Amino acid sequence: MRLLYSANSPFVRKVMVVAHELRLDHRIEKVPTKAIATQANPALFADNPLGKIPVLVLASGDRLFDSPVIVEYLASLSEDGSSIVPASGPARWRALTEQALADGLLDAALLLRYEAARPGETAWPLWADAQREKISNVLDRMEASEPAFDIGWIASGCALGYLDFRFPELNWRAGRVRLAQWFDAFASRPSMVATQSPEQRP
Ligand SMILES: N[C@@H](CCC(=O)N[C@@H](CS)C(=O)NCC(=O)O)C(=O)O
Repeated sequence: MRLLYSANSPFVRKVMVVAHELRLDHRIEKVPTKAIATQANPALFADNPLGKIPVLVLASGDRLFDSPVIVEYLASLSEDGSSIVPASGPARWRALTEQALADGLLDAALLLRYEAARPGETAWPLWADAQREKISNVLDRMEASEPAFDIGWIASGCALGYLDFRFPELNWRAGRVRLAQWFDAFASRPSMVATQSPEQRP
């Protein structure tokens, strides 16, 4: 399998953490790929009309996206897959909803980054504030939730790692002691250490 990849993408990281946890990482060839919303990449568009990564290219030639679909596919390849994506019942819907929340936090964070790149005269502070509010709401929900080891919390861990990487000024740990303690332990897992962006490593 080939994964259209960037070491800085938190969605790619989530997929790679799952691959490591399921011991599938050695079956994935990482293909460095540029995905920038304002710069069309025709090769990437041919693989994913949305021009986004990650994309998993299978031996059959099929292209899988987006990251939740790739996660489900990887889980289907492993006997331990249901430990990460519960197969049925309330645990499944809870884990998938938590993944959607963490991914939504990342969508808001990426919008914030694009907003910050606008020329000054076109800045829209109201829009940036709205994204910050969404991020803060999701963080509060994470703080109040009971951690488990599943895709919901893997996605949450990757989202928190991204905030540390790109938005240290948001200081997400303030007032969220439980979440901060959970993340410190989670970030030391080999799968998280192996997938940290080289730009973020100390
Ligand atoms: N919902 C997608 C989001 C993927 C995404 O936004 N990827 C970013 C990189 S972190 C991207 O490719 N951005 C390029 C663009 O928005 O055109 C997923 O879960 O895979």
